[in-house]
Amino acid sequence: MDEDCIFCRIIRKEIPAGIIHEDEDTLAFLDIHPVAPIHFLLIPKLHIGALSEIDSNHQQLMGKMMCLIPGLAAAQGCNDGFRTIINTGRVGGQEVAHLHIHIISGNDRLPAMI
Ligand code: DGP
Repeated sequence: MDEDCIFCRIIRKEIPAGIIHEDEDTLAFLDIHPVAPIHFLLIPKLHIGALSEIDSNHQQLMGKMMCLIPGLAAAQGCNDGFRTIINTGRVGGQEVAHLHIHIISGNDRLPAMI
């Protein structure tokens, strides 16, 4: 846990969030600035600053998070697919320094990014 990290504070319930899933290792909650009708974040409870800090010790945790995504996406109404984004570091556009996976979907096809 990081005292000042905003996502650690959400995990500790010090800041309210629209939590849609919680287990001993992970938390998923609605993004405060959604870019599409469905936009939520999946985070590890372990404070990992970014994907660039991941190593083999995190294999089980990262696998668990990946395996959670389809069910969470379906429960949120992602019937025709969704986009997953992990921004990493300044160049990657990461604003919150706690590893998070964006899961984004909408009524229509999302615009291509690249
Ligand atoms: P990124 O650029 O990948 O670091 O995206 C961070 C996301 O986190 C951004 O889409 C907005 C979201 N966010 C930031 N602060 C809060 C918060 O306090 N609550 C919630 N629910 N989301 C937040």
